[in-house]
Amino acid sequence: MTDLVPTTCMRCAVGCGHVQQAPDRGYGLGSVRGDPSHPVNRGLACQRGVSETADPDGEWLTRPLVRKGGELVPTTIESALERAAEGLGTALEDSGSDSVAVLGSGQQTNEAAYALGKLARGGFGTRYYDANTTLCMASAVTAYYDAFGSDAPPPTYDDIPEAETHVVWGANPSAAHPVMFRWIRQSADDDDSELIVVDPVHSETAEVADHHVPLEPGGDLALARAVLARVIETDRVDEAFVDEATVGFDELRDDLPDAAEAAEMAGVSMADVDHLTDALEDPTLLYWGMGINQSVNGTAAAGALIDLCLATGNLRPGSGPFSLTGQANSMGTRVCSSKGSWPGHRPFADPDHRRAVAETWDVPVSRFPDDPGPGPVGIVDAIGDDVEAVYAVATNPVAGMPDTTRVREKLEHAFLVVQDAFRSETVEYADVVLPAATWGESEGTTTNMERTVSRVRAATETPSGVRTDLALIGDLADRIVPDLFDETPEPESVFDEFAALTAGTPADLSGISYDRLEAERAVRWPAPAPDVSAGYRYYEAGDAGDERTTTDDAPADESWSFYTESGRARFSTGEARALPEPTDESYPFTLTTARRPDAYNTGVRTREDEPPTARVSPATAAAIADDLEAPADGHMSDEADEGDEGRQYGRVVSRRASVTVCVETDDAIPDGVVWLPIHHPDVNDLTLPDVDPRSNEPNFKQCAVRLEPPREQDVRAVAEASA
Ligand SMILES: Nc1nc2c(c(=O)[nH]1)N[C@H]1C(S)=C(S)[C@@H](COP(=O)(O)OP(=O)(O)OC[C@H]3O[C@@H](n4cnc5c(=O)[nH]c(N)nc54)[C@H](O)[C@@H]3O)O[C@H]1N2
Ligand SMILES: Nc1nc2c(c(=O)[nH]1)N[C@H]1C(S)=C(S)[C@@H](COP(=O)(O)OP(=O)(O)OC[C@H]3O[C@@H](n4cnc5c(=O)[nH]c(N)nc54)[C@H](O)[C@@H]3O)O[C@H]1N2
Ligand code: SF4
Ligand SMILES: [Mo]
Repeated sequence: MTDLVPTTCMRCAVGCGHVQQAPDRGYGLGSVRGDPSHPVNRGLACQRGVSETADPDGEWLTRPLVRKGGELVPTTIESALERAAEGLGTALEDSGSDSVAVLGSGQQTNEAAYALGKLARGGFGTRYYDANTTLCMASAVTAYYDAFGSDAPPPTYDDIPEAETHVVWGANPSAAHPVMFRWIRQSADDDDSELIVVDPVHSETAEVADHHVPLEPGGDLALARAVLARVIETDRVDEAFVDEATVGFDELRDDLPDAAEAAEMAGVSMADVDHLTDALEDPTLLYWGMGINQSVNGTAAAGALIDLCLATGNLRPGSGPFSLTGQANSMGTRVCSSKGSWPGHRPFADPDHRRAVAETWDVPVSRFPDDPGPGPVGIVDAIGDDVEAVYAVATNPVAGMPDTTRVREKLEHAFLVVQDAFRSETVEYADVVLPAATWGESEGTTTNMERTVSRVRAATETPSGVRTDLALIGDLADRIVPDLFDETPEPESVFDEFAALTAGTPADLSGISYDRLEAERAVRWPAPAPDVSAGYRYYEAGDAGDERTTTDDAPADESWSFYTESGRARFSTGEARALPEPTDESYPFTLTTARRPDAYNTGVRTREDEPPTARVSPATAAAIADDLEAPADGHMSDEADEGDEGRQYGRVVSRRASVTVCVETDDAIPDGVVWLPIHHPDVNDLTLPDVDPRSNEPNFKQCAVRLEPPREQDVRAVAEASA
């Protein structure tokens, strides 16, 4: 029997501790289960986290590949690295720092993310560096900076049992964050506790909620303002907290819309507005996800949710704004990847911080770009203009970015190095493919959504052409910018380097070491000393304890301090923008895209059946009935499952593309909405590249589409594939 190795699940940002075991023979993992001694999950785990860790679908990359005569052919790791270094190096030499773009990911260890940032900013000096985390959490991050002068949610998992109201707004944790959702449900099951879901779709989470508030897609900012207006009208403002700990309330109040008008814009009844208003009076955790962030109004809407917490004094233990981070190490990339800020959330433009980072890296500060860049969509736009070569690590932009036809066209014309564990759609556009080890095969750390750092550990070996992300980044750096790293960067020394860089910053990890993680399993930042780990942020309880049953019922000697200039939290001022692509006569439906419980992101590890299944309401289905078709030879039901009885096919058409889909009728979907999972590589052909100008996050959640009959050849292909 092989050893049980403790590690952390890298599927979602709940960050459950696992124990894993290598198989007796060969590669991969023999078994995986929840780690009873891990402080985050105490042995809990979700079935998908376990099965996708132990035995993912998808085609593993086991050998390096290079493009020869148009084809990707196997080669040695040395010659792949040479070719990659030559392509990236030539661009840098001929055309300067900004000719190379780097795309990172929230699915790397802290060590790899830090090293990639060091190479991109300190080695190449490019402004065209970003990560898929901007497609995901950027709006929440920007809103946290606006409100608190610092990133990351104030609450932790410890607050979940203490809260009485749980508002889940634009998120579906039943599918996306299963173990955390268990805690939320448990807490909401207490007497006097409640779970409220705000979502246009009657999601899996709404299904088990006490109350579902359906709203128009994109109606979030208007609804949040309507609720705030009612909080004020009904005297539920926590005046003492607002006076003592915040700025900007009066300006916001003067600017608020009429509650009834705003509610109507959001498509929500006043009864539902008042339900939310009442519920906020109890200690409330307000969780949100992609339904809020992925919008041209993402920062404004996230800010408006934080405002609701501030106005009602829900900024104490057992309450507060809690964005649900998606990828396992999105939070880590926010702290250490030098993407939007330098390690430890050091402000990007601050000359002192730039100097300190450059000194640690031993590079000239003049090499650093002046600004952090235009975001992933802007980077793709710059290909063929400033950008000649792209290095993509642990991300699949050909499927994950909006308007992917454009992404593919652009990548065709760039020298592309792809570093991935699986054969993704982006691999097909690569000039060089570097096969990376993934979790279960790498050493390092990850940081979950409540700021807890935990070890990721290898339990198994990899084939000889496969290396860890950190090793590959080091290998490339060696050939392009020698001396940036030690000859072979070791995870522990890389961790120590970046932890030291965070000393004295708001995201201080300097008290965390591998030894400490070995002893304690997991440590939450800020952790400025070896015996310190953080709990609720920005808050000091005094001695009166923290027992309370309403937000009025708080200890007298509590206090707050924030990283803003005034030391107080700031109410937001975000203005509402119109949806970038409202429905009209030609495109009468709103396409929304979201997650299913049984698949992950672009589906690289959880391959989809063809074609993707679009869900529509019965009324929408009736309206488009004439445009749908059963497959060529009658139904597929002869061959396929019973559930396929009566399956119909159609084509979802947006201004950018058309995609053949299977259409399913589902009461959960509101009229006029077409729902598609994000897990199929065709889906983002349909979406539009508009972004929130504050956060650069794309408006993935709404665009205008119509349904057309499927093309005959598509129907035939589907029937053949399933035969
Ligand atoms: N099973 C599974 N789990 C995952 C992932 C996965 O792919 N599969 N991915 C991980 C990642 S990277 C992330 S970011 C998280 C994401 O986790 P979530 O944020 O929960 O993700 P989504 O399913 O994209 O969207 C959440 C909800 O937003 C709703 N929504 C759509 N439009 C609107 C709107 O206009 N307003 C409001 N209020 N809601 C709207 C959708 O109906 C959906 O129920 O999940 C993580 N966990
Ligand atoms: N329409 C629509 N589009 C969306 C979204 C949406 O809600 N709607 N959500 C957005 C969100 S929230 C996200 S996070 C993005 C994700 O967008 P992408 O990053 O484009 O998609 P993923 O499928 O997460 O791709 C991750 C890649 O990393 C690889 N990988 C996994 N582990 C490792 C590793 O350890 N090392 C290396 N080198 N590779 C590894 C996987 O094989 C996979 O190819 O999608 C975004 N796109
Ligand atoms: S909840 Fe998330 S971190 Fe926990 S086991 Fe499931 S996928 Fe992994
Ligand atoms: Mo995400």
